Amino acid sequence: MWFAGATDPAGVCSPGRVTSLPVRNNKPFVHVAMIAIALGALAGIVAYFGDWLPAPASREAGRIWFIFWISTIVSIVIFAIVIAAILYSVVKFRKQPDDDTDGPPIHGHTRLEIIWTVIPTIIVLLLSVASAIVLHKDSNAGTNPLKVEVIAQQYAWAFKYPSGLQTGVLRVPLKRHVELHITALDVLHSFWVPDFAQKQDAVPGQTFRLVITPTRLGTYPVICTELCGLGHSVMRTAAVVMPAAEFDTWLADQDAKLAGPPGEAGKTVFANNGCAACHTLKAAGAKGAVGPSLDKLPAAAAAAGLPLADYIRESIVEPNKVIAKGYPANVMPATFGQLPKAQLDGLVVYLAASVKGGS
Ligand code: HEC
Ligand SMILES: [Cu+2]
Repeated sequence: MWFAGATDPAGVCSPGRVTSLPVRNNKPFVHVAMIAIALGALAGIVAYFGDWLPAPASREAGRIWFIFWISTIVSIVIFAIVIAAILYSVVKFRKQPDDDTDGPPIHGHTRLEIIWTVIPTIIVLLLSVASAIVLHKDSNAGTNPLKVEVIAQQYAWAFKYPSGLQTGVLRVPLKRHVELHITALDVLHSFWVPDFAQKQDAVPGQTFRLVITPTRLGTYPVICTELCGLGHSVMRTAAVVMPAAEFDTWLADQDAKLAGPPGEAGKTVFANNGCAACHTLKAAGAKGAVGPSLDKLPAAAAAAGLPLADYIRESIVEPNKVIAKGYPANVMPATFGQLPKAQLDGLVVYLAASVKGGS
């Protein structure tokens, strides 16, 4: 075996010449490979069993997961090789106590440089091509998507269906393309359902498209992921994936109710827009306590010197014009000003009738 500093025993080279590489067998590679496999396995276990992200609940999310896993696997392989080489070198080539010499001055290794340029180039190209294909597929809404308008406003989400129905909870049918048209009315917001994996900014004055094809029934959180003001952390609602037939029945039922007499329609509007979460209203069995009890509206209207119906309408469309005493401003969402006129009218009629002790 040839060692660093060994002279050439057969005298082939000039005496005293130092051989180029310290060890001339495959042992270091075997050792590094063994450490790398151990590290890779460890990182793989952590990556696979760690509860990092919710399992995909849409076709689009499934494709994004595919890219996510490719990148993770590539990262684990690189991590394992680099750390294995470092660990091996730290132990094997540790400086001896009395060794004050410098390492051999090596520079330039064309083959190595080609390898470390070509391999990353191939990895990056593969990742970008795969990502481009996924992006393209994920923006395909097919021929008959359900179109839903998504309206973001401090600090609430509103969803509008083609019939004009507006709700505070996003309901979508299983396995049908849903094309969201996302916009904002005040500042930047961002629409995010972790289980659907995609995020889309909501920008005032612009409308962005996002396609979701749900593959799993359930209720998932809708989160604003763009810091949009004091109430940002509470700007949440739910996305409900329903069986397609059940969804159709629900939509038809809502539309029928909205087409009914204003009082009946208003009841549906009240239920659909999350008012009960913040307000008490006996007629609706609502027990929310974030905002004032709506059963006391006649007194509030009298205090404001407005007819009841006008006061109710103003409170809903411009919630910050008159702030109910003892309650915070900017908590009642302003999104209800976006309600189609018929739904707003119905809501006002319903509330006025309910609190007068009428219906
Ligand atoms: C996130 C909680 C929240 C939701 C959801 C909400 N409100 Fe409010 N609402 C408030 C708060 C807080 C106030 C008091 C501050 C103010 O006057 O703006 C208020 C005030 C009001 C008032 C005026 C009450 C008074 O006594 O002056 C009316 C009317 C009202 N809300 C109706 C509604 C209706 C209808 C809905 C559903 C479409 C709704 N609110 C949804 C929080 C909420
Ligand atoms: Cu927001």
